[in-house]
Amino acid sequence: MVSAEFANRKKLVLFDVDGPLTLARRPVSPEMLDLLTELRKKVAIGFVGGSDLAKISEQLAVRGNDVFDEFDFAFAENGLTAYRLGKQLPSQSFISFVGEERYKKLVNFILHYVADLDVPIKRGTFVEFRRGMINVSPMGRNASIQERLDFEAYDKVHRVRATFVKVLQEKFADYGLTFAIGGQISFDVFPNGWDKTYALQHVMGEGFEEIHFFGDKTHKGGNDYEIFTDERTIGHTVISPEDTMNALKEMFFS
Ligand code: M1P
Repeated sequence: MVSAEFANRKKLVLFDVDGPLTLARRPVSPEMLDLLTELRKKVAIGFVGGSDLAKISEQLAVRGNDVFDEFDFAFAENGLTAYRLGKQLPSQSFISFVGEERYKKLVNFILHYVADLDVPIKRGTFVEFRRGMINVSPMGRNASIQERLDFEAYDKVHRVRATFVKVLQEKFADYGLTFAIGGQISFDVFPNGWDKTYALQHVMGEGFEEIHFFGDKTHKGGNDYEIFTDERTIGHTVISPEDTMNALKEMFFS
């Protein structure tokens, strides 16, 4: 039985943010927002992003209101920050899982490793501490759009992030952590199981008939892989916002 609030919208459609809804770190287009508004009349909708809520809001809350006006479910940091119909849901934290002492060892190692890395350019904020994860960027998060694109291309050839992740996986094998490369310049580090499937626990009690998920990094090792292959969801791989819009039109409006 579907919760009363969703009695007329018995399906849920969840979206990853960067890629399926917007270009990486860019604002959502008016066309996408208009389509989501129409879609929301038929189904419940939500996003499941790896970024923190402030960054996702910059991308999605572009009509002057906040994300809770546009989405029924808002899941930032893989659902470690979670809202249902604008109301925050209880959650856990990365630091309480890892513990201060173990975290210090991890972050010290990461900062030493970054200091020794020779990448074409470096900017600031190499480790971003979030509620449900840390985000590690070999070039630093304070990069311009062009600098991001340049690093992404460089990393495709030199595999800086993949090598870094392998070292961390070996060195901190007993920490129970997952290292996921999801975006252009960084990777996320979070406790095993705190991938995007973490968000599903917040919606399972609603009784939806179907839960769809749209992601772009749905291959093994990508940060959408687990939720995309989870048996509780129907997964869709898309490569751009335009691709998502076409798929939605075909699925729900034809
Ligand atoms: O949503 C995908 C990723 O987006 C950002 O990655 P990057 O800055 O490398 O493009 C980050 O917010 C990351 O946490 C997130 O998984």
